[in-house]
Amino acid sequence: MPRAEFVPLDSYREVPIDEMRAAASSFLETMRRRRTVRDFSDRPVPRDVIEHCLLAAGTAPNGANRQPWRFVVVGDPEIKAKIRSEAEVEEQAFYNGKAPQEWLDALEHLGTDEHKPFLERAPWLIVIFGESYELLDDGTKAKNYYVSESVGIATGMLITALHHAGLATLTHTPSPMKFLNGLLGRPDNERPFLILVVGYPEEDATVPDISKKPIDDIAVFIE
Ligand code: IYR
Repeated sequence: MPRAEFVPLDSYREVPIDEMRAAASSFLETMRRRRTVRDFSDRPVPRDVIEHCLLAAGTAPNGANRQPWRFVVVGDPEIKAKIRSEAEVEEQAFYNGKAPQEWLDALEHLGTDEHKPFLERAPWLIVIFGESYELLDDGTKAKNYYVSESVGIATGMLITALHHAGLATLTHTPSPMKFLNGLLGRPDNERPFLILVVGYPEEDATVPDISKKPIDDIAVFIE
C-alpha cells in the first residue's frame, strides 16, 4: 500500500466544556432508552434509512483500514423464512441438549427459547460478516487484521445509528452460523458474525426488567 496523502483534520469540532458535559449526558439518556427487543412489528422501514445507518457503521475504526465487514441486508420474505427455519434447527439443538446447563441457567432470566418468529416478521435482517481475508484479482489472499474487533466496533456503531434513527434491534447469534454462507451465497472468506434484526417494536412489546452496571462496576480510573 502506498502511503496516503495527509490532509488537515477539518472535520473535528471542539465544543466548550459545558456543551461537552451536556452532550455526554444527553447521549447517555438516549442510549439508556435502547433495549434489545424480541417482539417486532412487521411495519416496513425504508431502505434508505438502513443505508444511512450502514454508512455510519462503515465509518468505524478498523484494522489497517481494510474495512473487513460485509452487511447482507435481507428484506425478501422467502429468504427471511429460510433463515428462520435454519436458525431454529440450530436453536432447537442448542436449547435441548447442546448448550451446557450453566449457559442455559445464565439465559433463564431473559426468557429466550428456540422460537425465532422475529426472523420472519421484522422488515430487515442485517447479516453481518467479517472478512478474514480479501481475495485479490490474481487469486492471492490478502490477510485482514483485527477482524473481530473491527466488525464488533462497526456493529456497535450500527446498533447505535439504528437506535438514534428510532429503530429497534436484536443481536441474534444462532450457533453455528455457517449455514448463512450457503443461504446468502457468500464466499468462504466471509465469516458470519451475527444477525441484526431491525424494525419497529410491536405495540405491546415487553422487555425483561434488567439493569446495567453502575460506573464503579464497569470502570477503574487511575489518575
Ligand atoms: N443464540 C441463542 C442463545 C442466546 C445466547 C446468548 I449469550 C444470549 O444473550 C441470548 C440468547 C438465542 O438466540 O436464543
